[in-house]
Amino acid sequence: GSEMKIRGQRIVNMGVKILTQHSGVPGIDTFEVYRKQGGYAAVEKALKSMSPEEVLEEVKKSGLRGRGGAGFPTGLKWSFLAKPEGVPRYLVCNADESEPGTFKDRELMSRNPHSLIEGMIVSSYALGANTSYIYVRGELFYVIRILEKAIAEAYEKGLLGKNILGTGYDLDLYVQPGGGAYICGEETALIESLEGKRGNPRIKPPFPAVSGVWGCPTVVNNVETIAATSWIILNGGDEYAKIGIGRSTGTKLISACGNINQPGIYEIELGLPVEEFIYSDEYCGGIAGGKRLKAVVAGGSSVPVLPANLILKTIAGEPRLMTYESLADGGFATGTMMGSGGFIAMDEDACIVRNTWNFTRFYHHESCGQCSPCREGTGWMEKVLHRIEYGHGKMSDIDLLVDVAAKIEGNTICPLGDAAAWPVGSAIRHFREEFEWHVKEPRLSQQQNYGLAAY
Ligand code: L3W
Ligand code: SF4
Repeated sequence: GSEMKIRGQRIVNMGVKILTQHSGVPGIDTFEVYRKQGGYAAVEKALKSMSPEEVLEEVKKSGLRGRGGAGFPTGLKWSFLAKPEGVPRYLVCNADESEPGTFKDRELMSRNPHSLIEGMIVSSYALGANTSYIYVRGELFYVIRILEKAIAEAYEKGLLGKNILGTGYDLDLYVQPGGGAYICGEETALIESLEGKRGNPRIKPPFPAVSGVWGCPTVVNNVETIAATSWIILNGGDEYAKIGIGRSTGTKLISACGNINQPGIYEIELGLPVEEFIYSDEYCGGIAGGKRLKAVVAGGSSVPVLPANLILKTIAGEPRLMTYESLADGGFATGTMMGSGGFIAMDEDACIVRNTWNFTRFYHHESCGQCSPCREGTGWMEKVLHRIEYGHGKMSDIDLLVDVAAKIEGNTICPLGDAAAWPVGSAIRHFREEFEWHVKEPRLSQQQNYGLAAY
């Protein structure tokens, strides 16, 4: 990434638009308008003038990292794809977006479906896949319809199917409606579900890169990751790597919600200071009602919650930046994670106990039940948080929660267990007095949240 954009403490946002470059263009969801705006040029370039290896090389150079949550380098993941003789390979787009606070992929797909299809073609070509899938969250009927219409147009115009643009490359692209559970977004559960089974995560290794859909080598990438590849092919990996800072290259879609003046989806250049993101009129526009910021969950619900002072500045006093590294600075003691880019801001009146209970209720409901620490632990945590929140908690409950969370973490098949443990552990780490206050002053905490009637 380019360090040149740092002026003093402030990193100037250059206003780079990659994923939202067509934002506001009327009719951009149609093939005709998308093509007129320069769409499918990356397919032409890749299929007509580049080898699959050259496409992979550009993606590697770009430094693009997985935008679904883990931030794993995309080029590296692609290079792990096994290529046994005579065995088909698959690309699967993970469009099962259901992380709380995360609502970027559905907007990208419904507003600009061809940008995902174009990315799917370029990426499938690089991987040598002739069949690819977009696994879409089942509840998003309207998105599924929009994608199917756009795919039909692409077939009609010779961009999908046999012998694409006369290059000899074949690709069939299918939309698969999801199974209706958050866990189906975990890559191995997604694969199970795609195969028609219950979406239970598989133990890794083997990674999907070796054994994925129908036991064949498979790459699973998030919508935003795949959509970014067209720009990278057209402009070159080096150009992409100039955007952002250090190992956090390019742009990221951030879905911002909670107690802010301007909730919405923003394409930010990685490296933007968190403070600027929250308070500048270009982005969140500050905290609603002129209140003070209390806490932020920066990456969907599956990452540690941070109090205002620690989300704005690292423990060393450096401004916290929207990068994978800066958000994680300090580890889990004083940092958090970029995750999916679901940015949830809470003002001074928000109740951390109630919010933590709400998150935990979600994970308990969504646990697939295969591992006891996750199945039982999420239920216990929900129960204990419920009694603290509703005024029946004991002081020892707080350490009990810490203990249960610690015993889930690292002891489960898939990351849902960790994702359930981290919000609880971090809420108590940073807001223990608030939990204690709920135990000591049940009537007052009830009054704050519901009025005394509910007590
Ligand atoms: C081959 C190796 N492949 C790793 C691949 C692996 C996977 C990717 C990252 O996501 C995140 C969590 C939350 N050979 C490999 C290899 N890979 N080593 O690289 O893997 P991993 O295990 O780090 O993470 P993950 O399971 O892909 C977990 C976030 O996801 N999350 C939920 C997000 C939900 C949404 C949504 O609803 N839109 O994003 C919850 O946990 O941040 O960090 O492909 O196969 N040696
Ligand atoms: Fe299922 Fe939870 Fe185990 Fe994941 S951690 S496999 S969701 S029980």
